[in-house]
Amino acid sequence: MTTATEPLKAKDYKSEIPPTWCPGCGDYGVLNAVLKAFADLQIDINNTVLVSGIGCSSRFPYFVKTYGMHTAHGRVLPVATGVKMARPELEVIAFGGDGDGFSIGGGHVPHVARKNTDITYIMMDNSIYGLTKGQMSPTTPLGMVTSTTPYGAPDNPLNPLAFCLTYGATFVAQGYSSKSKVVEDLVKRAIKHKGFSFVNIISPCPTFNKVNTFDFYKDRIGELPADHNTKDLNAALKYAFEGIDGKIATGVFYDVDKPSLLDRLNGIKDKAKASVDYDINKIIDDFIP
Ligand SMILES: Cc1ncc(C[n+]2csc(CCOP(=O)(O)OP(=O)(O)O)c2C)c(N)n1
Ligand code: SF4
Repeated sequence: MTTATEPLKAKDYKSEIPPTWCPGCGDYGVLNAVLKAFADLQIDINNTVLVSGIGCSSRFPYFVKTYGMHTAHGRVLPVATGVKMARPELEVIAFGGDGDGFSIGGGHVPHVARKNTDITYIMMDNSIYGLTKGQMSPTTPLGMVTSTTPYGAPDNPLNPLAFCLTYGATFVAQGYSSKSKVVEDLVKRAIKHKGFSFVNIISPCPTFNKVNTFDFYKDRIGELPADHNTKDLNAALKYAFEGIDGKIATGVFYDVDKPSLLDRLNGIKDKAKASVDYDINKIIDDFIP
């Protein structure tokens, strides 16, 4: 006799650890949207790994029932890449903040993007270091007063979308944590995409960022036009830099199919196996004096 298994609901993906974020943190909205996306896709709890760096947002894996790895600050992408390369059958999703991703971890992003590494990267962008109490981050707006820039941030902010687009990410999207349904759809599309998917989610930190608040974003969030061609890199870059009608654009900026890192590595493995000269012992002998 076979028993039909009930489809999992969003609450079934919640771990027994309650989120430790401050009341009102934007990251709650991201978590809810991700749980709903998982339920909609019926993500397999036993074959999914969430990997994070360090930061408030990087606590994400604790709150979800899948496997999780909380790694060193800024090292989410190399660890996620290692997991995927070792166990390609697993769904690997990386989480973290703008500081973790684009400051200490910034050197990893171009390489994961250009290799089209088969992982999804969801970044919670609050334009600040939340966990360490509000220092300037790479996405802090020019001139913003933070705990490390009492006279205003002296540097231009980095544009995470343009950065990923430039280096070859094949799926690039942006959401806003208050627009839960949009975030849920973006997360679903990002997970289904083969190759490197980057989703930047604007996620306010009400405790330490008193400028980029929910009120600030209320009339500043726009949507990409329905007829935006997601295969057009130049159009995607234009929207990443200019926004839409004076507002910050949200939606899917870019979505193209290209061979992923795993596709390329499998191709190389096949070639190596087919080569008449392929004899591992002979290769090892060459290195032994
Ligand atoms: C090697 C190292 N350097 C610095 C730190 C301190 N540190 C922990 S989290 C963090 C920044 C977190 O900011 P972000 O990634 O934006 O995440 P948020 O807390 O805002 O979600 C820093 C600098 C650390 N843990 N390890
Ligand atoms: S400090 Fe900011 S980012 Fe961290 S949990 Fe609190 S509100 Fe969220």
